[in-house]
Amino acid sequence: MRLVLLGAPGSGKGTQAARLKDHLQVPHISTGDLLRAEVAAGSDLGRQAKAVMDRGELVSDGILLGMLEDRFSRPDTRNGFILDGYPRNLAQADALDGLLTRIGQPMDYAVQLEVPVDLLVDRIAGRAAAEGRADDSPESVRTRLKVYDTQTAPVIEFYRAHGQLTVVNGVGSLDEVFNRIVEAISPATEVG
Ligand code: B4P
Repeated sequence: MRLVLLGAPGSGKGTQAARLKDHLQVPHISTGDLLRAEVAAGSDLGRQAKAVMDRGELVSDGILLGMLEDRFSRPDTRNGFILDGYPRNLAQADALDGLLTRIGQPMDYAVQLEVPVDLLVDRIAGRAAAEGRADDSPESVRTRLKVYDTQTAPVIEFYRAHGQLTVVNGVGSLDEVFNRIVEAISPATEVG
């Protein structure tokens, strides 16, 4: 199963991907987590990315594609993957399409988690209080939501045009949202 989760910051992509990975037995690839690991390791890439992430802007497409090619070269992705946080603009959507075509692993589903903006803001405020993530500050969240509207929302139309989009209501308990996603992807789950 090859799946990409789409949705605004706070829509539950990372949260649901962590659960889906156990259910589908495929790795969860989060570009946010990959970048945060580089920051934590203090690598050159991490140093470049940190300021951009803290402001809530997008790290450069070139850095992201290199990181993703590297991750897809690992053997655990051969049986599929759950991608979370990528693509975030149309250039990344095109690059991913090209990469997956090259490695013969076309996407099965793009699942969009739909959540109203006031709830997104509440959820991120909750995480800011619990975890203190640098990019969950109110200014950064405003930027992230704006970046989502201008750059990432068109990616949804990209997957709709490719016939791969399925829209899921992201409002409800973690179990409710999880069950909706599983139902939405069930024809492909049966194939494995
Ligand atoms: P990400 O790590 O992808 O951060 P995110 O969009 O906020 O989503 P996340 O998955 O973490 O949160 P979730 O909705 O699950 O990106 C961080 C930064 O990295 C970006 O701003 C950018 O700078 C950089 N970056 C990453 N990918 C990039 C790319 N491709 N190109 C360029 N730059 C890139 O959860 C949020 C909160 O909601 C959690 O506290 C969770 O517990 C809660 N929640 C989730 N579901 C809920 C539910 N059903 N009910 C109640 N609360 C819920």
